[in-house]
Amino acid sequence: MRRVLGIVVTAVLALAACSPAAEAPDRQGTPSPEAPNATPHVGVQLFQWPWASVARECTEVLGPNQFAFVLLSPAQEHIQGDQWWTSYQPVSYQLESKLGTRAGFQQMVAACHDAGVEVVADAVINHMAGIDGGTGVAGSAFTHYDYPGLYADADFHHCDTASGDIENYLDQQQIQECELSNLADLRTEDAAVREKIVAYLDDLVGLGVDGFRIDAAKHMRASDVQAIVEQVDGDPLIISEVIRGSGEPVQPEDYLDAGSVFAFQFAKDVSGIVPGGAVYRALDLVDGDVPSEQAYTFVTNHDTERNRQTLSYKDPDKYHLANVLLLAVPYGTPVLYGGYAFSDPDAGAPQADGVVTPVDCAEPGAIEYPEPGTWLCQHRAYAGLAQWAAVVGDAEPQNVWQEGYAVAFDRGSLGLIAINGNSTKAIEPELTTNLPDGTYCDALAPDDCSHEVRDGRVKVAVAPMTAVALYVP
Ligand code: LM2
Ligand code: CA
Repeated sequence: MRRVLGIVVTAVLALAACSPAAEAPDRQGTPSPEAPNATPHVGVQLFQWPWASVARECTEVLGPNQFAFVLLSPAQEHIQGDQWWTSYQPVSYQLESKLGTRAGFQQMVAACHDAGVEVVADAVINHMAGIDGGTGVAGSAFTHYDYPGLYADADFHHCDTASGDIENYLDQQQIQECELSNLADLRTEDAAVREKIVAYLDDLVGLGVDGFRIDAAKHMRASDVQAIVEQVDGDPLIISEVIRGSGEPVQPEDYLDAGSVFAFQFAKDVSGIVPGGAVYRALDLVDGDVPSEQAYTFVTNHDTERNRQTLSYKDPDKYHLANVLLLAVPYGTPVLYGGYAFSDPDAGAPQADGVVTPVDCAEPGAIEYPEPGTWLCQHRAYAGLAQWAAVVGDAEPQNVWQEGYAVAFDRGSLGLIAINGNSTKAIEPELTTNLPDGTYCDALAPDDCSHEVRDGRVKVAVAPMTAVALYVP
């Protein structure tokens, strides 16, 4: 069911500036005869990024560093307001939002495709708005259960809890037919509602979108999600958002017939492992019974960085190491994250006249405690590691070395990583590796090309809470 993302980009690899170093006479410039094809593997959620900024990021950063895909924030018309979460209260399916226009969206998809980056849209299809009424950002008038020309009262669930909201997460019917935070809940079991949703998703596919995050998938029956995505044109990638709750009647595994799922348990587990220092445990992480090919792994997303269920930029060293582990282990397809600093969890991205202003990334590592509203572009710190991940592909860990709070391993014979989870002590092990003899640069510090592999051995110095990653380009 899952589409294989991305394309083979050997030509770009051959031009890679570093790793192994230009000094290495045996590997200079051109790939060696045994050089592999790299398959872009890593995605990034660019939270609340306007389309024009996404386009630029694809061209300048994501494409050249072999990112596989970008996950957008919702593109449809939404309620007015400064908060970021207005994006999750649809008012119509016009592609006019605080993030840009339909034309801008189309240009962004084209730019990303030109750069070899696929585009995954955030599809908010479980519900419409959560307020009594008003006018959307593109001028559509609505009330809670009436969206003229699109949905009327009969298209919504009206459930019988006292509040009309979900009150008991042990009751499947409530989870799927009551309201999530007062958001008008669509009757996704009805053919007429499905038709409207499919038309919206088809419109996005027509503009070149390659896949969808299914927002609040847990709040729709798995059979509804499956029926909807099966009707959509083409064969888009589907990633359902189903937050695992222990003992709950709705679980991520239920949605595997519809495609892939986000691995929330992985995010929480990796966020728990790093502070304890036992980084080697990340090698064994799996998310329930979700197979690797259907798991979209991450450290944080826009919700968990706010509810603190996972690490985030607010835990600089630990977050860094968790992101390294995310890309280092073979389980799942990793999704990095790029957002903005906040103190108020409701605060929207920097905006003017209801439109998010262009993203201006902070210098990496320049600021320890960024001002609210600073664009952090956290994913850029892992651009080199995204290339490493593209090269090692799905090769299993080999030559696993573990001592104290450090772990090192090869991934097949094309990449090695050494990770130091100790927050005070540096390490300098001499490792056995499958890497061919040569001089290598560190994918996490591209200017450091001091790493010599001789006779299958390499000595790597790793500072506290950092990692060193080497690969064959
Ligand atoms: C999601 N996935 O299932 C999104 O990832 C998450 O960010 C969304 O919540 C949620 N589901 C609905 O799509 C966010 C935000 C909420 C916010 C909603 C709707 O986390 O706080 O709720 O979007 O905008 C807000 C208010 C809430 C109010 C509701 C309705 O915070 O107090 O409920 O709007 O007006 C009365
Ligand atoms: Ca529902």
